[in-house]
Amino acid sequence: GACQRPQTETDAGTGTGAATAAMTTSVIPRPAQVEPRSGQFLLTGKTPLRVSAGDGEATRIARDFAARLRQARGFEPQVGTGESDGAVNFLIDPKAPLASDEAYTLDITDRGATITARAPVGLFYGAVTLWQLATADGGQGDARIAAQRIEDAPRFVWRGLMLDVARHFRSVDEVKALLDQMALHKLNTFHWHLTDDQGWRIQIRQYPKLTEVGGCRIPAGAAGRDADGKPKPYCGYYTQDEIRDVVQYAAQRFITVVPEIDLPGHAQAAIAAYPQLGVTGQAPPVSPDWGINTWLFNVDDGTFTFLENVLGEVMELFPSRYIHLGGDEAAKDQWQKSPAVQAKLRELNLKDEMQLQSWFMGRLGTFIESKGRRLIGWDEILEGGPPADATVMSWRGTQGAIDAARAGHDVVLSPAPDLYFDHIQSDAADETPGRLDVISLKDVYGYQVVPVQLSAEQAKHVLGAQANLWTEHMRTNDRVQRALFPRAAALAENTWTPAPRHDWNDFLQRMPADMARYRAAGFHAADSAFAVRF
Ligand code: TNX
Repeated sequence: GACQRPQTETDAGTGTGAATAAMTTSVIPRPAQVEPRSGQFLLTGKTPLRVSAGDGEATRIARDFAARLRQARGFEPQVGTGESDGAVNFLIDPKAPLASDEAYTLDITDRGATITARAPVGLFYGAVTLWQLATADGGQGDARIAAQRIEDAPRFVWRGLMLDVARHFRSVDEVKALLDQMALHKLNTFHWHLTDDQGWRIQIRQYPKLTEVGGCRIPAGAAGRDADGKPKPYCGYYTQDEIRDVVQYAAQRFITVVPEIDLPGHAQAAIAAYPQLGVTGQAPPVSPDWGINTWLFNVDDGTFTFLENVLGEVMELFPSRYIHLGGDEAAKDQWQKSPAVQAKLRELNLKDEMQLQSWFMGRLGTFIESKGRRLIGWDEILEGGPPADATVMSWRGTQGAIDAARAGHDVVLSPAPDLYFDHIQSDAADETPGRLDVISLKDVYGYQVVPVQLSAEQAKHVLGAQANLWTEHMRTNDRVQRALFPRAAALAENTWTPAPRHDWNDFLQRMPADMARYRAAGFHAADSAFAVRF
């Protein structure tokens, strides 16, 4: 239909009786299976939240659920261990017959509700589902929830968002607010793009200049001058304590933070701080503007020592299985012009600079693997032969994903422009600035994650999908939030819900409640997402 807009909060009520049974379950992402039942469960401040004695994780999850209820509806049920009628039971049962740790069942009758999972993460997702059901009407006070049985499990293991904090920096609190919204949509991977030409944003104890020098730039043009014409630096970085804080905050919400240290290109801020890391020995400024820059890391032992030391500190801070080493847009001019690099190329018996980049990534990949981690990189790592166990993040369309999966590599789909949230989402006059080509809510919802060219066997290499937010155009947190949401809700449903259960019109019916939840949380989702003809 034309021009669907979200209903107002009062229109989105769950209603009662027959109306309730007919209504869609107001949960995003849509659960894998929902079986309606007759009756309603009344959730109030007197409803006991029951956990097994001594189950610390279940207690934490139940308390979190209670706090979210207080924030949304103004009442906070108590967590306890006693047997009682009318309770919400939070059960972790390692022997429960469920598809994965992230799976759960949620059984709601008129006499209570029970969430069952075999691991804490599944219990958390069940609690999120129940919280969404309890907040679907946008109202305050006691919540009426239709009786039903939900059996739920994700379609993909990688349900990600990437945030570029190099071009524009975001505070710890802003990142946490984003992580919170991710968790409420069962997104589980936060890819943190921490370094680029325009800024190095993570403290490294052994190399303080990375943030002292590399953490500041003088922006090109008027933005880089104050009223008297004096240079006005743009700065920002996270201390290691702040990084640990964010990683822990994410872990409590079952989100893995995958750090990215971009190499061998997008390295200008690092080379500005330590010119000896570069090919020429010269010191560039931290890049004052956007685009592809030519500064590359050198390929000598000194640079590898530096990079391994940096990655050592990074791996101490981030417990993630994957470490992202970039690999994108490394224009090879400096390597081509350097006699020392050319000598190295011959010494290694390599054909060209592509193979040299492959060797470069492979050497660092081996280092990462020696610490029990896995390398992931942008699809350029396929050029010149990817390191054997590398996982590929396909951004230049889907060909990279197809080639990688056929060669036996795991892949994550994050293609431009389909999942590039720096693109505008409507052509409305008040649309948040961004790159042209509208990537609408519906485009994201309908994005085909598994390339049709892959056989069933090859398709098993598809770990999932991720939306990327590059922030050249996203100067403020308001812009970041509006660019990400509600499109991230469509991504969540695309990557969590089994494909046969995808239903755009049904999703649209659930959006008003979702939009109301953002408003209630003080989070700025874009109304303009609905200002396009779908
Ligand atoms: C390409 S996508 C980049 C980024 C830019 C982006 C702008 C990728 C791996 N590299 O450095 O920010 O285009 O959309």
